[in-house]
Amino acid sequence: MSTAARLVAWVADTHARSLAHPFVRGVADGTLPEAEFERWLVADHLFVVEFRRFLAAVLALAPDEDHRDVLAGGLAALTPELALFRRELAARGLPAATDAAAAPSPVCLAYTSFLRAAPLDGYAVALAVLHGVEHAYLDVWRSVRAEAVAAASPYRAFVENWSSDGFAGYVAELARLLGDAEPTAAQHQAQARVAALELAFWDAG
Ligand code: MP5
Repeated sequence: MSTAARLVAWVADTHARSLAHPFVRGVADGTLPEAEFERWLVADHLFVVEFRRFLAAVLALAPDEDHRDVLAGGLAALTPELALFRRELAARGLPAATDAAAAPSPVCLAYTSFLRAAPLDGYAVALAVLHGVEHAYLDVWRSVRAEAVAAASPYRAFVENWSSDGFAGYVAELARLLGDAEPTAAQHQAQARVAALELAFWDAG
């Protein structure tokens, strides 16, 4: 079993609670209250702004061109993703999370601070965090895809962003980079924190 598969299996229980979360189910069946979506939109924009800085730090630690090619692809994909966030925020008259007036929740700050600190624990931990974060979103948004498309969800641009074959291919590449060794204790701990923060983010991101 790959390192990535072992790490995903390690947090299966917590991840199952993210999959069953009312926010996620509400996106799938179209019953999510608009205000809930807007709360997430502002919070996740801040998350992605900080995530890009985290990813740049991981790229700087990468050991070779193979790793740098994969990570640079992920970095490039964040330009259109951040443009989507800015468009959707502007269309709804919501503040960008980068505005001085925006006040991120404690959970959002906890998650982004954890990300920004992860590279200090070295490349193997930072790569596990990166894969854990991306795998969580791939799996959650894939789980809502069929229903959300059938229900002509207003959120389909976001559903598409994290459930596309291109994104799945990127997550598979990250898993390949993690290799096949037994995860270290530090990677297990980091993966558990990612899963817990993902779950908390659906509640209070
Ligand atoms: C992601 C995200 C995926 N946007 N928000 C949370 C809370 N977790 C994971 O990261 P990215 O950079 O949008 O692919």
